[in-house]
Amino acid sequence: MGIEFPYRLYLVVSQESCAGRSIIEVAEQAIAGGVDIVQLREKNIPTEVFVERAMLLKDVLDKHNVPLIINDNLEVAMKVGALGIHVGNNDTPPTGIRATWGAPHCLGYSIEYLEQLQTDQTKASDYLGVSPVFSTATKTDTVTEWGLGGLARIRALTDKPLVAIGSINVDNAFEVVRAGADCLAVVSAICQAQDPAKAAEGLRNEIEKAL
Ligand code: TZP
Ligand code: MG
Repeated sequence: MGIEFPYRLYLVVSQESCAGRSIIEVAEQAIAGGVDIVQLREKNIPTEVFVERAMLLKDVLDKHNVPLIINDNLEVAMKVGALGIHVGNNDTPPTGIRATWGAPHCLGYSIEYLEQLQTDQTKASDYLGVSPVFSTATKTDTVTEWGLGGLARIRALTDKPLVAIGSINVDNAFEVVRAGADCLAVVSAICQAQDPAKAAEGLRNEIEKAL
């Protein structure tokens, strides 16, 4: 809906994904390596804990001028003053979020079916998640493994910024961008890396090469 989406490397993070380290530590290293937007994606924790975690993370991100997106919890997003929210196909629909929160917040929406592209939900979104490009152990309740062909198909059908997610790593980052992704989103490739800064830098280099 008109908000700029200039981001290229998107870290999706939860406490659980950080291999025993803190979210803050992983996020700061990832930013040093080239991550330029961060999503906090926590499942099955009380809202107060989610808010607390999001506030701590936002303090750090603010220092680096990196925006925070909250996964599927409007209350948390509003309370912490996040840049935006990301929702899936089975979450609160983007039109409902717009009605409550309004512009100019950033609204991301995961595409699991091609039919979603023709809907008001897509129209109401600022970027689309191509979810998943490749199947992943990090999220197993997925519908369509788009592959590079599916990503290219979506690219041909919409002008919205496309964020590719699902088993993206330094070995496939180049071809995923070439297939049409504007931005790459990762969990494990950074959160599970021994050196998150180096991992982010490697991904960022591949993205820049492919653009
Ligand atoms: N949505 C689609 S795939 C996925 C999410 C949150 C997880 C991606 O994790 P990884 O470890 O980068 O494959
Ligand atoms: Mg969801």
